[in-house]
Amino acid sequence: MKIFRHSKHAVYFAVGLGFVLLLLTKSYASTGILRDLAQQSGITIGASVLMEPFENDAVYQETLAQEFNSLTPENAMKFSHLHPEKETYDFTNADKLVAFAKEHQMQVHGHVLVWHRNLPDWLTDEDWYPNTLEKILKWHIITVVEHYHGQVDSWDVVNEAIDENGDLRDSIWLDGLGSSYIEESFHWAHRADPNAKLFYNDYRGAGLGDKANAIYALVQDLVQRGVPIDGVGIQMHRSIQDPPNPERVAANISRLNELGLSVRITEMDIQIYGDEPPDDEKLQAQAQVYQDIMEICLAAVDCTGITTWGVSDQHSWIPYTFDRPDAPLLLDENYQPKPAYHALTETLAQ
Ligand code: 9MR
Repeated sequence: MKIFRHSKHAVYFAVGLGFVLLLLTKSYASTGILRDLAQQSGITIGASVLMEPFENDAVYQETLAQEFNSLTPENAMKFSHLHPEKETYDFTNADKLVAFAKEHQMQVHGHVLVWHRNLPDWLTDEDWYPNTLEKILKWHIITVVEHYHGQVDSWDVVNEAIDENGDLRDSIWLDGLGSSYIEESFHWAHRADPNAKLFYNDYRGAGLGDKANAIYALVQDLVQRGVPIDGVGIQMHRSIQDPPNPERVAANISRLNELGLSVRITEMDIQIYGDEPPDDEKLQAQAQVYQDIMEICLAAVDCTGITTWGVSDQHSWIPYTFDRPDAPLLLDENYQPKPAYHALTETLAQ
């Protein structure tokens, strides 16, 4: 049986069908509901962004702009990326992300000015006199924050300065400059862009444990001494086997808010381990953790929003870091919404 009278009709049909399929996959892969609902609730829903998929995968960019109203460069603003040689800065990649955010009306959370990791060899290979090291850090911060003056809404100024025992972490900065490097870093960043919101960011400090107490003591001291700090970033790299305790997280956010500090959930991912593909029960448990944290954030006096550490399960740092599969984010490897995504949209819609 001949369906098409002319071969050109078959071509029209094929092109039309292709177009309809494209529209269907597009709208299914990325609905934009999450971003709209977050916007209406006055919070940010963000994702960390990796350069490789950002530059090579059109769906990645599209999903990022449709589902999120904030982005955090996952690596592109780290010291070794921005300042690879002593006299050389390279803003190329980070500039692309900032321009993308502007084009799509997204906030930018800058990550990170001071960290003990991702330092370039030129910095770590030499023993610096303290005043030279101080100049290096000071001018790194001022150069980067001035470069993004008015374009980066908030910064992780100091990241992970407290170790597992609640002590100040051994690092090139603590060893060379003493504990004052923390407050000085906030002063330098504030000087370079007085309107940018400045955060202390750390992991394993969500509830009321020893580390959370050490973070609280550190930022309380900064606030009391007039250091220009605006908030605390709670990373939230957790798992369904070891979820954060909602009451303790709420209590911790509340005491930080009482100091006059904002809180943002900066790097959320909830590991479910192993199984490929993960079963429904695990996906539901994961959804519950995301929902709990969203409910806490919405109920808090000042929780600015949640950023997931990656756009989709295809891009999470966990599988390649721990060399095993996992699915810790809101969208699956094909950018399809998971139960965690729906849990967030339902919570926001209420
Ligand atoms: O996800 C990031 C990964 O791609 C990098 O290789 C790694 C080292 O720079 O950093 C990861 O992100 C970390 C973030 O910068 C700070 N908090 C912990 C994150 C996960 O390790």
